[in-house]
Amino acid sequence: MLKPRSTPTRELVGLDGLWRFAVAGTVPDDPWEGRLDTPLEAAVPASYNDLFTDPAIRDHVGWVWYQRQARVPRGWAGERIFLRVDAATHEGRVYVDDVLVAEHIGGYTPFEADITGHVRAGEEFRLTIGVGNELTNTTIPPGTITVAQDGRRQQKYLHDFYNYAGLARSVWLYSAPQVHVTDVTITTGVDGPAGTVGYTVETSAPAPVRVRVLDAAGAEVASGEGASGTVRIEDVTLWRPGAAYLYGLVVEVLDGREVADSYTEPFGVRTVEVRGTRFLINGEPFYFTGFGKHEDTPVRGKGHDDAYLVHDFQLMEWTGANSFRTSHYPYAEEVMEFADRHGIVVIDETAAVGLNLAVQGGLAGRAHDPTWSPETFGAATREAHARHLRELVARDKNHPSVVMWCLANEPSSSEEGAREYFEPLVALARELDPTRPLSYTAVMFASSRNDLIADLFDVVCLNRYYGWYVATGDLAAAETYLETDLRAWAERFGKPIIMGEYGADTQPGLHSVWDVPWTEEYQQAYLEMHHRVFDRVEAFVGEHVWNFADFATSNGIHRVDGNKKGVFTRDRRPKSAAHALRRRWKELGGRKPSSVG
Ligand code: BDP
Repeated sequence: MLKPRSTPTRELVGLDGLWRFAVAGTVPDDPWEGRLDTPLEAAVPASYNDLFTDPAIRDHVGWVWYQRQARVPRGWAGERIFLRVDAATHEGRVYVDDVLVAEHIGGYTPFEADITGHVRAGEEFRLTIGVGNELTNTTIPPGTITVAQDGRRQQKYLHDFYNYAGLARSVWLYSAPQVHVTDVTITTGVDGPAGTVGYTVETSAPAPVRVRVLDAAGAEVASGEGASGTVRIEDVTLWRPGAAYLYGLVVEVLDGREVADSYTEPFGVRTVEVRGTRFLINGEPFYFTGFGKHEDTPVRGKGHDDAYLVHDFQLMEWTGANSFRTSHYPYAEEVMEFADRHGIVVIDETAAVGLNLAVQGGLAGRAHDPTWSPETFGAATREAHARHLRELVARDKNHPSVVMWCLANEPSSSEEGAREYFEPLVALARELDPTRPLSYTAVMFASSRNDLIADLFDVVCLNRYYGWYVATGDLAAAETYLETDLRAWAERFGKPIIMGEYGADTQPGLHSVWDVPWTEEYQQAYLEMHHRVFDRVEAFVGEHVWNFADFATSNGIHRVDGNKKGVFTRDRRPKSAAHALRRRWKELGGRKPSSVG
């Protein structure tokens, strides 16, 4: 799905700002049929939960309503007019005046509606967006709704971050010509000093298409005719980690000699390949250093914010991070484009987090419902997962920063039924994008012996907490467990291994000379222990610390005002471990220590 852009043939109007806001039940049942009668206003983009002081809003389970007036620019007569919602978490319904124009399930991927027939150039219309936050067995991510004794509905979920909801990303109105580009797919290769650029263009109706490649200075370096083909860029400048270089593919739809539509898609020329136990970018071994992140900031919740975007990337660069994983859902498109422009490598994850009922049983091994069954996560869940995967690949396929898809976080991969659930999804991912490797992150309980799906994927990503949830405070025991575990995975699968998560909750300002969990020294010692082990394992190709920054979670006695495994606090101040990481990662510079080849 194309990102809306202003081009010579398209115009774009942002609808961010303050919208009228109400919780369902406090306004009439059909609130889109008139002006929303409410004293509340909500900021867009932002999750609504932390904006207000009323706990009934923060903990609301169900629908909320956003509404504003919008005006169609008067010059748009004769154009097609679209309304684009970058994200409605987790479900959206869009009304133009009294008419429902779009419905979408899935909180982290965009959707749009052609509203040409419902609005008029120069005139205002009433735009209402309903947003539902309910999670069930057939949503991605999943959840369960319970009813408390006093009748309150409560949302339970299996993921360790707060279930923020609302319009957390931008809303746009844009115009496009009657015959226009609807999709562009770009794949790149390297042929000696030249780059090859395969492209496929889809249009709203059959029409001649031509393409031009512009370099970063705007000079034309290649061109082609037709809706699909391959063009060559002689003396190509590659997109490299830490040294981004972007070209633009100018796609033009022709109407006789006139250009009917023009759309430019940025792209980088680079290759990605898994060979043996190496992860290669442009044919060179790449070693991932960085973090699992979250879209999470005070007040905004998951609301996208350009200031935090810039600052987070600055802090990543400061620590020597060359990459991150979009744990545990697709991030705002602005984040992906920023990574493209700044040469940061991304592992792009779906929102499939919490497909694991074994975690409820916990380490104590209590009985739990089977994860993979028609009553729990079955065919309908997998269908939702597949739809979500399609939307993610459609949105992010042209980003050079994205080097791998992560299909799920910590699914119950050692439980009967896991293979049947994942095999079709892996096949679908390979069909949607034959160019990028695939992974999932394996939970602690999934060992190299009992995991049922790792052979389907290209890279082994492990989430491990030795020294935290297991062998708490005993780093010597943890070191042995970790090394044994990693070596066993390396031996059984012969694939590259990335540590997708390792981390320790840390309260800034807490200190000790001993190995005391929660202290700053312990977080640092815990990470250093891991690094010693990583450097001894040949198949190891990357380390993503959990987490970049502290983040909000639901209430729980094991969470103190959220998850504190951040290397930075929630307001982005470094804990001691940040300095230690910086020393190691700056020295590594994206390469494995030479001692292990
Ligand atoms: C892992 C999850 C992550 C949690 C982390 C933790 O993937 O979302 O936040 O554990 O417990 O299992 O901190």
